Amino acid sequence: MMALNSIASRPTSSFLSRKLRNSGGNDSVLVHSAKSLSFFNPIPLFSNICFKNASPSPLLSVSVRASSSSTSPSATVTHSQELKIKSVPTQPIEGQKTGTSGLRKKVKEFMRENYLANWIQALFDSLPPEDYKNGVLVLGGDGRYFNKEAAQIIIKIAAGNGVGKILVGRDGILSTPAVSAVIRKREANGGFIMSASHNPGGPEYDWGIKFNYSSGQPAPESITDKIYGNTLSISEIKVAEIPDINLSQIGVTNYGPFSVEVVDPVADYLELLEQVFDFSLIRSLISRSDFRFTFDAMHAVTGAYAKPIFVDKLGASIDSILNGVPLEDFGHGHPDPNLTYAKELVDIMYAEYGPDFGAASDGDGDRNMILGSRFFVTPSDSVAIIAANAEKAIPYFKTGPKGLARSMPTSGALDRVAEKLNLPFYEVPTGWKFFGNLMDAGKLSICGEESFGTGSDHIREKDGIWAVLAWLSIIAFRNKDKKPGEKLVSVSDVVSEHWATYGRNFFSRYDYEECESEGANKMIDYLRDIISKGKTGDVYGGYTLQFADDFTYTDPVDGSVVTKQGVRFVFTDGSRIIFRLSGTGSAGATVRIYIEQFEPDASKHDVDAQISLKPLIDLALSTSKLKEFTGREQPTVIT
Ligand code: VG1
Ligand code: CO
Repeated sequence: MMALNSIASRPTSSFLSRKLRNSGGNDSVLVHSAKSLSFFNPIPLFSNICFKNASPSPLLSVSVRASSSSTSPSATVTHSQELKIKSVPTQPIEGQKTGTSGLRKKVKEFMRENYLANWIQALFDSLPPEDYKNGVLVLGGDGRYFNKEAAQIIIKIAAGNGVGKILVGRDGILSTPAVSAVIRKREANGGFIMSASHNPGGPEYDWGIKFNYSSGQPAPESITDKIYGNTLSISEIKVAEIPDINLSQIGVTNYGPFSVEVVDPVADYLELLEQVFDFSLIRSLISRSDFRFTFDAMHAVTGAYAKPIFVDKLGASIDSILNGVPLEDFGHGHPDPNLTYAKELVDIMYAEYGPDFGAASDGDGDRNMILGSRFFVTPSDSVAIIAANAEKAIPYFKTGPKGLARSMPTSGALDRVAEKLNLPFYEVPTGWKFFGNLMDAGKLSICGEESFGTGSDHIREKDGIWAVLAWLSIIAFRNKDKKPGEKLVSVSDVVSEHWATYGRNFFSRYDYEECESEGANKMIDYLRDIISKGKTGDVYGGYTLQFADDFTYTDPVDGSVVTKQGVRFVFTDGSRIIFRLSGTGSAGATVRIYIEQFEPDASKHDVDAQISLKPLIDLALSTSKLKEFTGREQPTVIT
């Protein structure tokens, strides 16, 4: 585990670090009068049950002015009454420990009495008061089932704990990268993201909450460990007695010292992307009649961004956007942009005369999948190719990237680019939170994970639309002098050329979703036992072991250490097999096996990855005794 650093003593992880607002103090009244434990039972209607005693405030003044970020008028509504704060007794709830990215559970669990409220209060209990009192927090999510009710709960507890202002995306919508962008632009103290990301949504499925701090980065384990500790001892929740806020209208609502501003979910984020990329270059590609573009928003949050960005700004046709309306259950889909769950897009891209470029994003808009005509770009190759081409094609990187990084299981394709460009390079554990310190320290510009996550230091989250725009920039740059009718440089041409220059790292991931936890844990224990006895020179099938370990990471910026981040076998030819348990599932255990082999010989680059990796895949299955431990014959998803 990472050392439990004092939050206040770590400048790069300090939630504080930004200036405090409204520093005149909070004259809220704490009223210890709650009688019921069911204050936060949000079913059937949170506000009816919870706030029947909270009479709507008298309206003092209303002003309407033109909004800079939306076509709808923006209103300011001020209520005069002082903010009454109620203390609601509660009891600890087991199991509120965050995983790779926030707390994820079945939504039914989150809808249990005080479940979400406890976690939010535990979060405030974990932060130094100066990090949020009278400060600004951002709130948004991917539009999934329960987000609207959850937003009201979070707003009331934030107000109850003395937060000065909440900036919330209209209708509670903000993608994960947009939350990061808004935190940074508005110099907020932090923000909440209501999403279980790529996990499915709806009454039977998942809900989740993530907390990012003032640089826009996911909270480090020093904070999430504290939150978990506090969920085990919590006894009261502080709630402001205010009515539900209307989140459908851009504008500001004031309650005494507390205010909520509903903001356009797209404006700040789009403004940033326009600084990063050359939009006219991308527009010149998209508007060509010999280039066809398709984007699948998977009925998830990028549905709110696709039209304003791809259609209105970049000239794509409206019918190039698939599943472009965010839905609470993602249209019964699994909003995970991979070859299995984004099948509709994959079928279109693999059809005869399919489009030239296809992309998809996940539930909360931080993942991306890039496809060419009948061609899939692995995320590990994608980040390497973006890094190799960034300086020329993307204005933000015009002086070259500062450094490159990938998560441990991501293939070594990026390592080769770093070597060739002579750039600092870092290998971190799985999960975006490990990149932020490097970025804050000016050591890292472009990074990625094999799990369809790619991004840069323009924000502190992975960014699906950024990755699509990066790829469009590369393709546009390569084709900018092509006359109509001339053959264009395609996605697959760019990838093949990259392999010819750098060699190809064949890569595949096998996921075994929702296994019995017991068998999966035993399998990892068994593997840990093997590596404890393994030594250099041991022979595994046709491979010779260079080393085997359970990945440990020491953060070069703050010195914090994390252990047990994945069991890896690295062979003398550079091939690797890696085993991890997922930290984002909501039921059972998901086993992930990552397989990689480097091939310098260009004549062998066109072989299907599943064929070229077959011996290593068989070795991974036999070494781990996966079938024996989990009873699984086949993976659920192959990437
Ligand atoms: C998975 C991915 C990891 C990613 C995480 C969050 O975690 O492997 O690379 O950072 O999801 O992505 P795990 O622990 O299940 O392997 V997202 O888009 O779900 O916030
Ligand atoms: Co996501």
